[in-house]
Amino acid sequence: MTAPALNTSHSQAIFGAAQALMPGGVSSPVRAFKSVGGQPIVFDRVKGPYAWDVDGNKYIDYIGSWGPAICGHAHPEVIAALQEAIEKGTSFGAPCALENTLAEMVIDAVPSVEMVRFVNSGTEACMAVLRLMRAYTGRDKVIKFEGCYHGHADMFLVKAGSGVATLGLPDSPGVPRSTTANTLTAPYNDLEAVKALFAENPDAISGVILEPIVGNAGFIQPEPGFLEGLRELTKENGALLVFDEVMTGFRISYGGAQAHFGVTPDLTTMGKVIGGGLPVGAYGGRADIMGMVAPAGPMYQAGTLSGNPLAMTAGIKTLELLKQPGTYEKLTATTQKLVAGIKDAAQSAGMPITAASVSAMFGFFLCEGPVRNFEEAKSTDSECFGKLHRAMLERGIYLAPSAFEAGFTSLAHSDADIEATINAFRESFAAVA
Ligand code: KE4
Repeated sequence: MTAPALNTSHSQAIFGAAQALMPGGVSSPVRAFKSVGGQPIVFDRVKGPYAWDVDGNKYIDYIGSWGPAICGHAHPEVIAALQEAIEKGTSFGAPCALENTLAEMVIDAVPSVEMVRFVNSGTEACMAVLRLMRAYTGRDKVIKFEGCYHGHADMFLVKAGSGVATLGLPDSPGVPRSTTANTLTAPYNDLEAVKALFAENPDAISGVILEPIVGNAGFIQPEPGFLEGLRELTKENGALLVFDEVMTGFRISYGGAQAHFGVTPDLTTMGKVIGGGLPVGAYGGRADIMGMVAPAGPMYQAGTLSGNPLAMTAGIKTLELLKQPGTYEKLTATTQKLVAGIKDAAQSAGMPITAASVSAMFGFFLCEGPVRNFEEAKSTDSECFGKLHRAMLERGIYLAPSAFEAGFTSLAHSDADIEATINAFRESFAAVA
């Protein structure tokens, strides 16, 4: 069944004008739809699981602002809390009790976190945590995994995922070799490769940082024993284990992926959900390590808007909503139903697919699978994904505009939304097969 042509004339006009104003017409590369073709749609407003574009078209949204909208966009309780808070000002640049409240909630929830520092993005959190790894151990090298994305700080732009992978960039110009010389990489799920790096760099590696579930090379889960193996390897080598939970934090469970898998890192980065849609990042972990952070210790890190009352308010209300009994069971059931439908739709169209989910995070590759690392992820049929993405958009479903991203559900996605999405996948797979 062919979808009705989508009228996106206002989006095209606005995005067209944006080209002369902002590089690529966007504030973040992946939004430009470069890898799926066609022009992006320009959002006008969002609510619950839905987005409306400037032409009035309605979409069921599976990006949710790349993770923050886990309770649904513009949740009435979050909006009400912000309306009350904004009357007292938008930023203090001074301590406020709301920081204590959110800090206590994060410390209570996340097993590795005994102390936390708030910043304004996941990139900032990862930049700071790397500096802390080096400050605490006195070692300069760090191990990351191919396809993992830890924000756009220079030292992480090595075989990175997300927009770097999406755009097929050979890492980024402007990053001096001297900056990335200390960044070592290994394939995800390859413990032997990590062992070898430790053997080749004795007493020189500050630690290992990874996404405990990868969402930036498409959706890739740790194989049994991988996280536990990294925990042992880092301990044996006097190095730190760092989970980048900017995407998985409070999404995989209320305690993040670390609580879900039962593996406790030394440090954790967070973002997205803990800001409830406002700019927030955070890093935290063992108190003896965090005690190095200025002004308690000598490691410097700062930020004008860090801990601002609006972001703290949105984060507090969001975590209060997520802490309700049954939250993650509901998110898991919703997402499992969606993924089962996606698989069935692809198989009915004779399309190879491997798909999975954990709690409110999911993904699929258009290939046989299994996909255990970024190299295997690249065997996905990106061209077909582009056609599928457009076909789904025309049917009112908004998926990440990249084969190397994950999908996100929320508490607001209803059974009817999931059914409608599965029907759209059925029609779209049939149309592109
Ligand atoms: P931000 O600086 O974008 O807040 O966070 C960087 C970051 C760090 N760590 C992980 C695991 C992340 O997923 C991210 C950001 N995620 C991407 C989505 N793949 C943000 C979307 C974008 O870049 O526009």
